Amino acid sequence: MREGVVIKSTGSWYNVKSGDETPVSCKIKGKFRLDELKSTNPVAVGDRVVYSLDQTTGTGVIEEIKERQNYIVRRASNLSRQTQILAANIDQAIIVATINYPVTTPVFIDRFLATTEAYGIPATIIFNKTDRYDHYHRDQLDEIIGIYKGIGYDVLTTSAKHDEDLSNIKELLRDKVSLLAGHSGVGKSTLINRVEPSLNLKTGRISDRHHTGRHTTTFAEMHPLSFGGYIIDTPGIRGFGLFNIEKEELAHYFREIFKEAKECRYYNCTHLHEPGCGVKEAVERGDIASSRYNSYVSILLNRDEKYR
Ligand SMILES: Nc1nc2c(ncn2[C@@H]2O[C@H](COP(=O)(O)OP(=O)(O)O)[C@@H](O)[C@H]2O)c(=O)[nH]1
Ligand SMILES: [Mg+2]
Ligand SMILES: [Zn+2]
Repeated sequence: MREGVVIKSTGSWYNVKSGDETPVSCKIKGKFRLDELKSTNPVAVGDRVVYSLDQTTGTGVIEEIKERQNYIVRRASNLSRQTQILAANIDQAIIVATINYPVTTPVFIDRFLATTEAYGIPATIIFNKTDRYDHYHRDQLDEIIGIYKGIGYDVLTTSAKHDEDLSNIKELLRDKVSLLAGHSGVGKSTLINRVEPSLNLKTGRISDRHHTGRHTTTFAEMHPLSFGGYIIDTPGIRGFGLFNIEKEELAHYFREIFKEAKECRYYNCTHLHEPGCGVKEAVERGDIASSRYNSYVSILLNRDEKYR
């Protein structure tokens, strides 16, 4: 028996990597399929597994999945109630965002942050394409950075295409399993290629939309980094996280809202229209950014569908 980590899945075959060895293609034992009926994939990228190797074919059979430290799920498809495990055993989640080209809305960022908060996974925001921002975009960027740093999130800015020095991003990634998310076109693949040129990922042409049609399932892929760690490139995060979180819980995952909620008159305050609401008072005082409050409300009322 050998141990390794699943770095790629195609649905029925899994690439398992042990140490510095070339990944081995593995199938799974039938029984895992029954174990987790609610998820469409019993084994996910990032899973640590025990497998047996068939010396003649060079392929393996996954016999056991080690207990997961955490995992992120999403809806298997837009119409489905089934979940897909996107990735397991993640050390941190990074959202690549852009002020423009394309626009990343605050609610998209906030949904991501609430999700990582719910899973207890540290999150960082990287704003990319700074080379394309005019004065107006830069002012916007400064304001947004102020908001997120104020809540306690790390924020980095970069131009994946033009920056000579990406050492701060390498430092962020070093020796960690990092999940990278963000809208199609924000520069995720470009950024990965810059820190690890040998990966040579396709950039630009391919839109996530073509990959996440109604009935197709796409899988995350985990790329080993030569300087230590792994990066998980997610094929679009529509329907990502949160959908199975109770409404009453949502405020827990907005750090600053959770803090101010202690001042609310009613213990079960939804912070929408109740009198004596500490959260709304904090928004009025400017202690909670109105963009953050608006994201909370639109996620709570399910109005953010189109931003996912
Ligand atoms: N101007 C500019 N273009 C960038 C930057 N990063 C990526 N791009 C371009 O944005 C497009 C989408 O990048 P890609 O890496 O494929 O985005 P992904 O969909 O998030 O993986 C490509 O044409 C890239 O060349 C950047 O920092 N500045
Ligand atoms: Mg890409
Ligand atoms: Zn309240």
